[in-house]
Amino acid sequence: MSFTKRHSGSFVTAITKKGNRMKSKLMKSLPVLLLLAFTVAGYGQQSVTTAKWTGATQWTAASADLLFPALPYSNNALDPAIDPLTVEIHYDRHHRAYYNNFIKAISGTDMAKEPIESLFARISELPVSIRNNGGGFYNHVLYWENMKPGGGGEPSGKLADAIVEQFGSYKAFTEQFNDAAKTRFGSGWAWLAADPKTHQLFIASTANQDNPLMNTEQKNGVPLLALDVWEHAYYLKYQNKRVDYITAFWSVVNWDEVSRRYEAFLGKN
Ligand code: MN3
Repeated sequence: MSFTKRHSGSFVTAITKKGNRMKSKLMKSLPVLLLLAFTVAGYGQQSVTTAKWTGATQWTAASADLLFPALPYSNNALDPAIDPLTVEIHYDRHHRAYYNNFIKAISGTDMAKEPIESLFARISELPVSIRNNGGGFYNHVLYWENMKPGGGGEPSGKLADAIVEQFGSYKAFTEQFNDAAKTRFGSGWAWLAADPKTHQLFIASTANQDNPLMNTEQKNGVPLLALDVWEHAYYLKYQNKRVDYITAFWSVVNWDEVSRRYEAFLGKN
């Protein structure tokens, strides 16, 4: 009997593994096993609290109304750039935990009514749990969305023009972005962002789960492209070779989504 087919989430997998261990012990007691299996399958179903994500417009919602979005592709969709187990653990454990802890941290406070991006704009005055978990939740949504199977290549349209204007060439842009990703010591992120005051693109590197919207950053801007360089993003496949992960990232970048963010930025600023 298998009750794992309907779910690919690690939470369910973990329960399944536990179930299998119990199965060997309970081999002689089939009715108990069946009851256990149905109970676990039902519980697993309830634990999948994902919702379809409808894009960045959702960020204007009150923080308490934000939902944990479904991955826009399957766990193996980014392979071989990012292996399925890394995607599974990263999305279903790390990302989900940031979301759950963020919702818990704002629950019953005035922050619950405020959009998450406006919390980032005054993050220096808020509890560190909001900074870490709110940032962790938000940053990973951008990260998953700015990748796709069969991605890569180069941007086009207004974004491509802006990149050439700011950095000289697409190649120069990637070199500068790679430097930001490589030289981030410890855990953090590399970003392409746009400055609302000057409309200029810039590359940034942030520590931990910080992002360019946070008022703790020296330079603020609207995030367009996010690259997670925490070890949990690449260690299973690449171990200490962060550079190889960064190189592989370019083969799955979803430039349509990055362009969409840039056009939305231009529309608002
Ligand atoms: Mn991460």
